[in-house]
Amino acid sequence: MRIGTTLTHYIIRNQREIAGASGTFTGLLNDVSVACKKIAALVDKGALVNVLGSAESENVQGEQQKKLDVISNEIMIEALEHNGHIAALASEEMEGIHPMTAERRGRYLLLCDPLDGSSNIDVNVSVGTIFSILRAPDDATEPTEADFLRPGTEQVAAGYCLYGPSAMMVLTTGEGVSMFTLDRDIGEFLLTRENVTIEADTKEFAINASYQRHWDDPVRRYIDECLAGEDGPRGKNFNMRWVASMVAEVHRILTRGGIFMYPCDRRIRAQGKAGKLRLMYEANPMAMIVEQAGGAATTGTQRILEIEPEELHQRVPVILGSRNEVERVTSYHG
Ligand code: AHM
Ligand code: MG
Repeated sequence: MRIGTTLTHYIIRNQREIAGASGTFTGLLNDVSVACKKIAALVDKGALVNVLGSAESENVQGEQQKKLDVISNEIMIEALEHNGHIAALASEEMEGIHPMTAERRGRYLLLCDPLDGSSNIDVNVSVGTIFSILRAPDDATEPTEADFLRPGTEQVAAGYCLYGPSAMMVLTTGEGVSMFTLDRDIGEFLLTRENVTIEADTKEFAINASYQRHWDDPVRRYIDECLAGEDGPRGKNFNMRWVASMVAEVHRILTRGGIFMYPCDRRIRAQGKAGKLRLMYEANPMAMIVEQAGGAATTGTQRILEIEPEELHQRVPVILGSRNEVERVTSYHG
């Protein structure tokens, strides 16, 4: 499609090609983009509108919520609640699902992390919104949590909006990955890149190295080999990045390749968890985007998109990015 096409036009054009499309999906993506534009505007104004800092509350996972976490969650609900495109919403910031009323029940389920990387808000570093779309069950009843517990392979679409120097929407509906940049003058996301592909090889890794002493052997081996540089077994020098915003990390990988790892480690296991990142709001949508761009995403032992979810807020180890590197780390897990 032509560079500069609006996101709305792009979705309408895509939908026309699907027999029986009713416009609901177009409407849903439009709702999400409206929410993202509102969040982008608040992130942009920051301290000027008193949205930085802590909300003095904790989310369901016992994590301190930022004001913008809470506000972004409200913006998502508000954008989606009235238009009849979804049957229910689930969010990293809410314990249970948020079902729509019977009159407003649509054909899709939406899962989101309204503001990922929120520890970066106060220091003015990139954050983002991540979303995943599933089909709602066909019957007319109110969806339950169990309806959301579907493997990532069943996602109809996934995307994120990165709030960086530019605000960018990155989207897949299962036919490749497209990027849109927010033109703030006209308030529209405009297509700036299509058919995004991730190089199979890379010389750049991203991991929080402060947890090194807790790592399992396969992760330790992989990073040691990268750090050994051109004199080591890899025969090349590696660069390292860690933004602590998964959205920014994935965006960098879609732009210039790389591998991102948030593995499980002894510290996380001691907390009774299987990983830090959430399967339904972070790992699945990002895995779909990365795979659609030709990359790979595993837990070290399993393809992320094939995990059968057991609970809404389930956590998983995440290794994603350039295919050959992800396959290498995965093979080290033997
Ligand atoms: P959040 O959803 O609470 O913001 O946590 C997810 C973020 C990811 O964006 C990022 O990769 C990770 O947490 C950073 O964690 P750490 O601070 O341990 O490096
Ligand atoms: Mg998050």
